[in-house]
Amino acid sequence: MVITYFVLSALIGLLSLVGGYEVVPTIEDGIPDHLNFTTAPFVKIGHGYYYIEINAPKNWFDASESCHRLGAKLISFETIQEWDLINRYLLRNQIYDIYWTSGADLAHLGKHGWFETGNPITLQIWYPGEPNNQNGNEHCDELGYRGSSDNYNVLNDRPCEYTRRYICERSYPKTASFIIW
Ligand SMILES: [Ca+2]
Ligand SMILES: [Ca+2]
Repeated sequence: MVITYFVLSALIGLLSLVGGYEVVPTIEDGIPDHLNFTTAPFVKIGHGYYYIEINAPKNWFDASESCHRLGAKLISFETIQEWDLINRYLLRNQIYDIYWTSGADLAHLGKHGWFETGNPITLQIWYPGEPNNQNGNEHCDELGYRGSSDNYNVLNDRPCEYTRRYICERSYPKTASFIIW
């Protein structure tokens, strides 16, 4: 990203030097609709961009690596709104499965956090009685093993070696543009 800014700044500088143009750079959040820019395989849900792997189940580590190869990370629910939006999307599209999230207590046993953000899981989106670290072997957090009363998918800790489908999320895109006058 820093390199992108550097190249852009260098280009703008060059244009203003060579042509005597007035150059007005802008950086906006998101992607303007008129650009018709495809974000596939990521889908926009709320303000975020997500990839929902519905075919190939993988263990938690492999799922994490797979997200990174897409330039993304296993999903972390920072807000209850994000969790709500993902659930609505899964329900609306009738996607019923179990997905790895970035939740884990691998760094600090007994303390579940979002591995990809480093923040603790503070949302009350666990199935009742979870995380229970059954057989002392459950350290990665899946979404959707059991639903709440309204069919929303909730969290449960599982052995990280279990294979699950997974959801990746990408950081919110920005659009850099400049007007040459
Ligand atoms: Ca998130
Ligand atoms: Ca459990």
